[in-house]
Amino acid sequence: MKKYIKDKYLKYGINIDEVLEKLANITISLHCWQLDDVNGFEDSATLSGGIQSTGDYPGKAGNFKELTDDLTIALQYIPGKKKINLHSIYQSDNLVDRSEITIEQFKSWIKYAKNHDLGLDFNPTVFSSPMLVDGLSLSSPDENVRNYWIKHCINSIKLTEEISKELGKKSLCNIWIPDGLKEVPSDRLGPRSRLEKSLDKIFEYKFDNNLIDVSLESKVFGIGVESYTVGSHEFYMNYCAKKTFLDKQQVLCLLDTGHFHEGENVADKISSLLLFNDKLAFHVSRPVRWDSDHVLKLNDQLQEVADELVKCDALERTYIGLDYFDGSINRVAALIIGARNIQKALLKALLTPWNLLKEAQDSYDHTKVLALQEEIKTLPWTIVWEEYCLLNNISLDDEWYQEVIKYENEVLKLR
Ligand code: RNT
Ligand code: ZN
Repeated sequence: MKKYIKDKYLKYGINIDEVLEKLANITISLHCWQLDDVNGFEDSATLSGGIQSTGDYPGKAGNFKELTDDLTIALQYIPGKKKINLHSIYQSDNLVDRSEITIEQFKSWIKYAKNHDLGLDFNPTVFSSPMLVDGLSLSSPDENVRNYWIKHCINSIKLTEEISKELGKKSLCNIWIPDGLKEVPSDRLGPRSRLEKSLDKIFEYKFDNNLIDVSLESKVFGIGVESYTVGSHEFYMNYCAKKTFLDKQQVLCLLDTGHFHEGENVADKISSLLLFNDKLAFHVSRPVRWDSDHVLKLNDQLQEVADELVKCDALERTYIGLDYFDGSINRVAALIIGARNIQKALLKALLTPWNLLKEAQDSYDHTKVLALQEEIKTLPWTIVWEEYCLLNNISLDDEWYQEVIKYENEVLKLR
């Protein structure tokens, strides 16, 4: 790296070598479901639960082989430490009903992860199922329905522990349920109280915190469930606090950046949560008017989330996973673009002199804050990004695209 660039950052007290090392140590969990529009490998796959992938771009992965082939291509163009985020609908071996899953159904994934030196995260799939009755699962008035999903969630947690043991890497098991109502409810308390009891049953299983973390993902609304979401942000924030502090069983809040009202600033929530929780989890997504799960762009919203994680010194206690699904463009490219963008946002955050900015704020020098914030924007971070890609043997921004299009022409279009 040119001395001139290093010196430019040193002037602000930032050592580029240290930054590059830090960046290389941040793990990003890549969601397998971008590659097949959240279809999964079960026979009768129809996406439900108020989420939608739109578009019919050719080449969607249709089975384990195709999906991992695509993943292998994407991995080549994403620098840094990576994990793969799985859903239970992606069973690779000896398919069973979801409520019965064990590590046996994910043997090929484990082999793949070992071969590529990847960690794995896991999610029970509490949607796209006839057992989601009238849009309800863990909060259903029907005990059989609740029990089915309780069993599925417990088995998912157990299997995440097994995965972590196999790989020697800590895994996250995240639970998201779509439960909610289209119209204003006659009863808001009942479903929430049933969800609380179902979660309590799930957590009767005392998972090993050395092996895994478990998180609960909140939401504001989904398609067809516009008026009420049982697992709201307030519900889970309080539930996680209850489990963690009263019951001494740590359960994490997961913030999906698409799961809040348009005017809400997700980045602003991070510091409050960090003060009262040891760890946090994220699904980084890009909502356009609703939780539309667009591919991540390097926009202000993403930057502010990355900035908060860095300035709160929270990288070591945060799980970062991607969560978007776009079927209207090359799906492999979509995975690469989003993953590179979160890394660019983190790099820019690491290249910002937060100490100087904090000092200025605390000495009431708000003019300096503004001047410095704007000055930083024109520092040559793109040169540092190039250096990072070169150091990691990863194609530069203007190189990978042609390769992916070649793969599209030679492989994806023939499917
Ligand atoms: C849905 C949630 C959830 C899913 C994935 C597939 O709104 O964001 O995380 O997107 O689990
Ligand atoms: Zn999510």
